[in-house]
Amino acid sequence: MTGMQDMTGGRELVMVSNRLPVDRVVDEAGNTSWRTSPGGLVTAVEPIVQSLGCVWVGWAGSAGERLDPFDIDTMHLVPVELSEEDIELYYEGFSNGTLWPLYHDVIAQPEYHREWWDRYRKVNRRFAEHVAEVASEGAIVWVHDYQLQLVPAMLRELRPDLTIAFFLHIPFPPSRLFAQLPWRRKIVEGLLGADVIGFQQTTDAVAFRLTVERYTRAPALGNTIMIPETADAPSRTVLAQEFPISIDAESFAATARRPEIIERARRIREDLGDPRTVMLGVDRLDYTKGIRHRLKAFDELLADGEIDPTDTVFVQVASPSRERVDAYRQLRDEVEGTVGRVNGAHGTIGRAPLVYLHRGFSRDEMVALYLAADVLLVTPLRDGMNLVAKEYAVCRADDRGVLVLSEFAGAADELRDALLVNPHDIEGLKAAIVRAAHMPEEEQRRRMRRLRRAVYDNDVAHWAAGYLGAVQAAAEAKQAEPGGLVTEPVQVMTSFVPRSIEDRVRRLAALPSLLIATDFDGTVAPIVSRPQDARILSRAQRALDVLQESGGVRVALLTGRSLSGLAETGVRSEGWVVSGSHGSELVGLDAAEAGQAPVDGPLTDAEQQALARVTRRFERIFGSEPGVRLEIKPFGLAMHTREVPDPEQAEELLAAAVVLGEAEGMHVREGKMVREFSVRSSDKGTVLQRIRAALPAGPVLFLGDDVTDEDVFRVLGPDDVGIKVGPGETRAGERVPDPHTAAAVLALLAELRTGIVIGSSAPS
Ligand code: ADQ
Repeated sequence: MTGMQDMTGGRELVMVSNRLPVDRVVDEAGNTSWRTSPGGLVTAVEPIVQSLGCVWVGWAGSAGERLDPFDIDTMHLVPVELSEEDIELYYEGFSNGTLWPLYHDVIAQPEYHREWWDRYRKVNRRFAEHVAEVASEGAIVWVHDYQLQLVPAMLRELRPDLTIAFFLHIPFPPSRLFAQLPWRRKIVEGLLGADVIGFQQTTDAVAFRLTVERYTRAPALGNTIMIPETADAPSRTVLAQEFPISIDAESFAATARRPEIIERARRIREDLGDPRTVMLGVDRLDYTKGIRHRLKAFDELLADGEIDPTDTVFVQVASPSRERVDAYRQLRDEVEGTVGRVNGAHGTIGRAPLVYLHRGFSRDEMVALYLAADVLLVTPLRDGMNLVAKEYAVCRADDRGVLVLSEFAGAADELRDALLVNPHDIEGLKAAIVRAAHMPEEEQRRRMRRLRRAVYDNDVAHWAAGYLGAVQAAAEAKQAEPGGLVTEPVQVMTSFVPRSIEDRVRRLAALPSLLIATDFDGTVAPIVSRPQDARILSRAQRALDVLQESGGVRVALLTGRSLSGLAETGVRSEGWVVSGSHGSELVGLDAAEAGQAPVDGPLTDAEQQALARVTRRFERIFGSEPGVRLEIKPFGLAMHTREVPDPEQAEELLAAAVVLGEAEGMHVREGKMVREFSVRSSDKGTVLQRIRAALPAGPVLFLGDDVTDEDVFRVLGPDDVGIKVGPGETRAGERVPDPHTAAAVLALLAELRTGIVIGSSAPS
């Protein structure tokens, strides 16, 4: 991998994970050496480490052993000692008996034991202390995964000079499940010690930000969490965002091209008896991977006669995992029992329909297996990402093979051209397996090409650039402020446009006429505490400008702000259609168009009087409340409580205002920390329909973040694309996490339509 050298800006990189990325091998003569160990974490970060070099702190794999630091290739390995009891309580107990099942949708019942938690804390502290000792001044420390969630805060306390990044390789649970954890607040606080927290999927990052707001009250502005000042620490920000992990696509593809690997794949098929169909499963033997469901489906297909055991072989590779944890021992017994039963019932002499391999293989052998497989079954009940699916896709440069993929794997977000299945639905799973086994070559080719493209588009270099880019930005911000005070949210270099949106945007880009409409605050302009300080992201401004200039596109801005309030932000809207005050104001249509879209006339006398009376009453009742801001608008007024110090009081004030407004016969509209009162009932949905009627027919792309934008999502048709920005319930079909990603969507559309590339640091 090239171009990685600059990713840390010359700072030392310190990796921290439960296990060091190596296994000890003892040869026949009793000599010890180390080799890199299989597993998702290593596969993903190995190429980064190889090109950057690093210090790596972690456990070497055997209990009670004290080892001196040692070097392998570009890595300086620093072993952390774990006793037999540590392994039992911290690793097998809290990590794998509590957190793992809880974070994987409670597929197995999590257990909560105070003794486990105590040891988890102690071991996390030991890791933090080791890192604090070895990290050089100003280093970047990258902490991995659920076993070490307390390390970021512990480390920050010990070494405030470090830039701390955390990456969660497994899902983050929805708030209502996380709530079960007796030590939930401590875990959240532990993680918030980091400057950047990376997740696999948007849903994970959103769940985490909601959990943070719930347990710490630190607000999230888009993907940036604002940690308020305390007695001993200044305010700072934490970036919590998805960075879907990937693989070194080209290195897998290169292995798959080697003639001896292709020959090995041929031999594997031959050894299996040259069946018509080879199916493959590759997993750690873990109950989250859905192996039981998969075997059940295969067994039933054999029993139903839908799969012929004389021409189909299913190879299940299951690497040994956590063998001392009860649930894993039980799973192994069950799987091995099923394999025996299925082969007993359906096998013949010299031919077993199920081949079960319970061990690790070299990378070469894995790739040969991928090449030998007509169908790969990746059907976890829940999985952070699943790299096996990505590896298969890039190895199949011959455009053959079918990927059956669970919708509950993070990879399903990107690999839309797989046969997606719900693994709990055994009938659906069976249907997908049969369909895969009989998929015409042309369809295989089409799907496999797109799958490969998806992995290459976000391969590990892209992932690392996004993640380490954000970490480096945090490190630079820290350096700029020696006291550590960071008040501006960190700008992320790469915002990921979700795959489903990319597909829809691609389709829109090709159409002759298009209306691109967007809300302003919280959508293309990050929320700030004083409305007059809000600014459109330069990338969004530039993308909208480029789109407006490209033929057939009209840009419309639909905001709740009054037009004069919008002007304060300096947004350049020449040539755009702009609607203010939730549709009550409308400018930018030419005379002929405006004829098709009549705007409301000026206020009648009665309306003016009503408005004046309400305004007086609001000023009298709420005008002197600290933090309350009343904004007078052409057709009504808005009450903002963003600066009210106590959130509960803010809620009460808003509720009181609504009662008063309704009593005065005003139309009330709810927004985030704002209530709008208007003498006219207009909404953004109605105004969008008006604008639409005035322009040539064509689909609409609309982006919005607030409750009032739901009025627009409600009136969109099947050919339109609605994108909700940020968390919260919505009727929109798509979602992006924050304004930066919204800007990335607009930039993508601009690029597809005009070929002009608008980077994330677009000049304004
Ligand atoms: P894992 O649960 O380990 O990782 P996965 O993403 O599938 O799952 O990674 C497995 C890796 O191990 C692949 O690179 C695969 O080739 C390799 N592997 C598996 N079995 C093997 C065997 N028998 N011999 C040799 N190699 C084998 C966790 C999360 C995932 C997340 C990764 C990375 O659970 O959801 O994708 O981390 O973040």
